[in-house]
Amino acid sequence: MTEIMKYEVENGIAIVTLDSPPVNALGYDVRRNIVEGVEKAASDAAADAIVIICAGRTFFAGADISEFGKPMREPDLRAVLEVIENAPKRVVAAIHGTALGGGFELALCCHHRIAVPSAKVGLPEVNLGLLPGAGGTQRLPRIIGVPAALALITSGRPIGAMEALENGAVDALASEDALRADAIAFARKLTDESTPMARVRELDGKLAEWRGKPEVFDEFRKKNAKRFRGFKAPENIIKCIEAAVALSFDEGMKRERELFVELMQSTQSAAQRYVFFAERQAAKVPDISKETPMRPVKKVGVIGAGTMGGGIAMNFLNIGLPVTLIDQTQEALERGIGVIRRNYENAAKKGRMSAGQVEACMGLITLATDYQALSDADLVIEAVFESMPVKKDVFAKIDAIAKDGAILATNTSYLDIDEIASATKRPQDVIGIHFFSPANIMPLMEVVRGEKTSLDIVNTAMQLAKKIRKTAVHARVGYGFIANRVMTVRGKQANKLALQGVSPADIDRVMYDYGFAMGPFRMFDLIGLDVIGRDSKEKTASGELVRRDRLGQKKNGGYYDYDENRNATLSPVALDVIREVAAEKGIEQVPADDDEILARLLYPVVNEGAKVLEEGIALRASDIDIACIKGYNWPIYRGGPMFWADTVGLDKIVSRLKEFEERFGEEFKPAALLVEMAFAGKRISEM
Ligand code: 3H9
Repeated sequence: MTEIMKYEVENGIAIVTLDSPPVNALGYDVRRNIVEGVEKAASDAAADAIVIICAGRTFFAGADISEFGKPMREPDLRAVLEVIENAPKRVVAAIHGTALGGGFELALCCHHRIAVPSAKVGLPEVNLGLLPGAGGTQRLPRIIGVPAALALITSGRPIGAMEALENGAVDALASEDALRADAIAFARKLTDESTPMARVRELDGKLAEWRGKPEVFDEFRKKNAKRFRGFKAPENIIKCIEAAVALSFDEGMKRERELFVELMQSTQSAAQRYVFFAERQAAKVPDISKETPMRPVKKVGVIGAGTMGGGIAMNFLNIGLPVTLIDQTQEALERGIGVIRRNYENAAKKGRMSAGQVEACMGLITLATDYQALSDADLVIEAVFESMPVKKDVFAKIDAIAKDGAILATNTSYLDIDEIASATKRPQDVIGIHFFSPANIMPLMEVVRGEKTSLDIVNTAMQLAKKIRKTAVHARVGYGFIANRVMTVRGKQANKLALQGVSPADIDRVMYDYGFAMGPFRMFDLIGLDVIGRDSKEKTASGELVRRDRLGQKKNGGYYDYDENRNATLSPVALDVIREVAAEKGIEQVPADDDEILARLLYPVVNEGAKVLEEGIALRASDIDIACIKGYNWPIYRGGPMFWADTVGLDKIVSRLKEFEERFGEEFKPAALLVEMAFAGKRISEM
């Protein structure tokens, strides 16, 4: 085992180097070794000052998240930081990579900070449902002021070294490849010039100006209410910064501790910490290793210039890959490219892109009606009408022209990829690459492996997702794969409840209050009722609304009427239609309270998730959670359906499903796996 800490003295400066791959998280051993290094330097007559630096790819990336929820072994991080701050000799933090969370808090306890230009610093604890619990909420506002600290800590956004230099969070920049030498020289100079040792805790100027001005906090809360809805951490962070302004440093630290512990013990933070690891797990496919080959992807073809095809194309244009867009007619292509341009121009209006970047992306598109234009594509993604005969026809055509080794992908949402692959002579090259609407925005990409899909293609698709900044989740073939499969049952139950007389507005409200951005009926309207009901053979309310030319938000409203600001009011026409369909089908009217609405909509999702696991469609339960969070905006602080099910209690879910089975039939029958796990008192999210 390599030593975690190396102690050296050079030019009268002690260098304490910590080396704990992969990210120097501040776990027990690292904490212990920091104290050992600093104490050794403090009593070393040969050392005038101390540099703390990390080996490997980054400065400390924060507290060790895997230790959370377990008993803390001494010294805890706060004790370590006290040793640093109270050291009798100046301590310089030498930062490269990312100084995050506890890592940045440690740097803020050092008396001076030097960073390479590529370094980033930040307090991302909010993303774990936490707040910086080692003085970050008290020290950062003392350096960068209240408004900036509010913005940075509640967003978790890291800032680059240049910005940190400007706002005072770091004191000096080092050369990119000479951090160690520059940090030693910096410490030497400060010592030789007898520069006072700066203790951030003693600063007050940036706080004093906000004393007696509580409006800064109220306005911040109001401005961000939508973004913070449902989350506990941002409010606790604001309270900490209020305390920093109102109280002494020590009292502020005490307040920070209380508010930190409250979050640490919350289900929300447990959920968000679970999601942190789940997201990283999702990238791992058991039979793929570093040695698994990949295929090069330098040119992309997208078939279908509709909303989906256009969105898919944008993902590749955004990373500078040329895309050939195919559709049947020039008009369809012009329409498609028009939508892409509008999306980019909107992004430019919001300041997310420059005009030059818009043109650079647009310049990478080639339009064609002839499949021949795809002959040199490395990756072809089909995004045409969701119909097996149509898809098979398209794949036979691609097969005829695509070059050897090209990846032939379908964006089908529900169809059998093996059957699609059978239309080609190279089923090993066929894979599902499934995006979620709007494809340029939603972060999920399901990588659906067919019976014959070769491993290098699966590997390429998983890696490609990272490049286009999507989260890949591996799935096997099965109706709807993962996210659509489990979430479709929510939509189905929403429709059933509505036909039983529960107002769509109530159903949507319950889902909104649970934490979804919108309920199913608002979502149907957004996607388009014509798209939703396209494959339905039975008479549905959505289908009837389409017959009345109500297509949803895009045309005449759907379940809701929309004003020019997209404010929605439940439509009397929709209520009539629902009543009409229910009467025609002789559906009994059964009222349901909010609790039942929630259980009727979401317990079946959990149940379907258990079936997806049983059938081996998903590799692990946490992949289902990630798919729902990234593909359907399942509230992250609930941890996804499977984690949430564990917080509710599997026995409770199973018994409620049985009750529904008795009242409404077979479709609620709890999955064998769910029953088994409930009986054994196990957690399904750990499957
Ligand atoms: C905190 O500090 C609380 C304090 O305020 C108060 C305390 C009292 N712990 O992301 P990657 C693992 S809260 C444990 O793929 P990248 C990660 O799971 C913390 N493990 O690499 C993965 O493991 P595996 C605040 C961690 O290069 C491996 O390292 N800090 C931690 O794409 C590689 O990670 C944060 O929230 C950790 N802190 O990105 C920062 N961090 O290989 C969290 C990573 O087995 N970390 N791992 O799957 C990050 O944002 C990114 O990991 C980072 C590197 C940007 C650093």
